[in-house]
Amino acid sequence: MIPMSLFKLAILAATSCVTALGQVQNGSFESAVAGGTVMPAGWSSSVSTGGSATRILPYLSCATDVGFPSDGAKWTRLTSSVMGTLTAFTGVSKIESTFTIGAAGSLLTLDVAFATGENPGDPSWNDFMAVTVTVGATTQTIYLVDTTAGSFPTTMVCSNRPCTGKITLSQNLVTLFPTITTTTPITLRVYVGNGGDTAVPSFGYVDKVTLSSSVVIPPLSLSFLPSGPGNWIMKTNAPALPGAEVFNLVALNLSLPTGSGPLFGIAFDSLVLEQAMSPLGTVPWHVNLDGAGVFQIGPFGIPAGLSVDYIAIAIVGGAVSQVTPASNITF
Ligand SMILES: [Ca+2]
Repeated sequence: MIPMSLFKLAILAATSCVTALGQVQNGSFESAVAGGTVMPAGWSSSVSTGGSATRILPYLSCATDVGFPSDGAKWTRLTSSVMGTLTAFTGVSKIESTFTIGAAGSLLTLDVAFATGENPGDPSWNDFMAVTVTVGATTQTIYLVDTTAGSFPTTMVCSNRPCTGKITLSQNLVTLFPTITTTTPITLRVYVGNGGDTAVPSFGYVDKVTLSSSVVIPPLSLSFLPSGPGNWIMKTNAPALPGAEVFNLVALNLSLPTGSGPLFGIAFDSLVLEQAMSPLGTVPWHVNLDGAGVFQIGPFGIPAGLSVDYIAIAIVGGAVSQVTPASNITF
């Protein structure tokens, strides 16, 4: 394997402030054409019989409705123009988007509302709306409302139908899928389906699909732990990134204030150059984390009074996955 060069690291450092590792694209649907049936970039829609099963609102006289748009001026409406199955969500009107968690956070939130064209409580024509999140072969349903069992305390004005009102769904994806990392593809799907027959459509609204900054994924860390007089243990820890390639970079030239250096906050000095150019397997500068996401070495002696700046960079799939904040320690 060719080690990542210092040049590459410098480029990554220079661009890191604008690199969005995890984003929901166009989660507010503002870039789509109002009244149109084409989803914005980052989203796709499908329905087995075509037509206008998915439309960007506002449209005609429907400019606002039951709290929508909840962000900006536009939102998405799904129509149950086809039959769907309540348990498998097949054959239904659907929109979906695939993204990763990361810089944007891991807390997924979105606003939805469902209005049924059938009679609430009646099991005969059980139209429904569902929201699922899929990682690999695993799908979790984070919202499901159907005509028979759902609560419809208000009215969707634009369709004059019993409606749930605006509901904000909130789901921490790290809690839902404990093994995901910042490079794991995550697919969000929203479904609206007809049950029994397709004589009367039902409607679902979606807006403000976001990943918040309340990241709870255990972050990459690099620590120097005291272990007896003059001795230290060096430990890199990233439980979410088992086996990841890591650079542990230590600068003797200090950046003042700490974090102001050019390479993710630390200085380019001769020691950093040596560390960054070292091949994978050069302990302790360029190593792989173990199966628990840990690299540890020591204890070893470090001269008292020595002060260094340090960072760790985790590489997954050839790209920077996580970087620690630049820190300083005086041993
Ligand atoms: Ca919007």
